[in-house]
Amino acid sequence: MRIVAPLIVFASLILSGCSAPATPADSSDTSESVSVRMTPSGIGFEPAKLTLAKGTKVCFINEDPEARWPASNIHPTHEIFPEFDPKTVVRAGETWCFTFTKPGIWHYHDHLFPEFTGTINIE
Ligand SMILES: [Cu+2]
Repeated sequence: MRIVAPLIVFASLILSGCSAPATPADSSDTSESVSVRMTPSGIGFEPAKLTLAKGTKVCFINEDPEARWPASNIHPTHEIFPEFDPKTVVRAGETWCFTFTKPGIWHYHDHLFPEFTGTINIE
């Protein structure tokens, strides 16, 4: 029975490693974070207008059962601020975040539903 004790210690080390809490992916990001909900309402983006400090991360949360696609104006090229574009859809239930490091008044829209618009003013 001498060999059993080290095995138990080894097994408990493995188990305790597995039960360690998961670290959030963006835990090292210390910047301010703001959420914009993408809803199926007639507004589309809630809030649709924001004034934020430079360096603020904006997370677009898709609460719409449809895919959504927040992107810089101008539709359809998004050339005013091309980096402000996930370059693909944000599926239902997913979130896309973008950190605004350029001051300016950034108008945007939903590439799939261009009637939905918003403005982010970075000071
Ligand atoms: Cu567009």
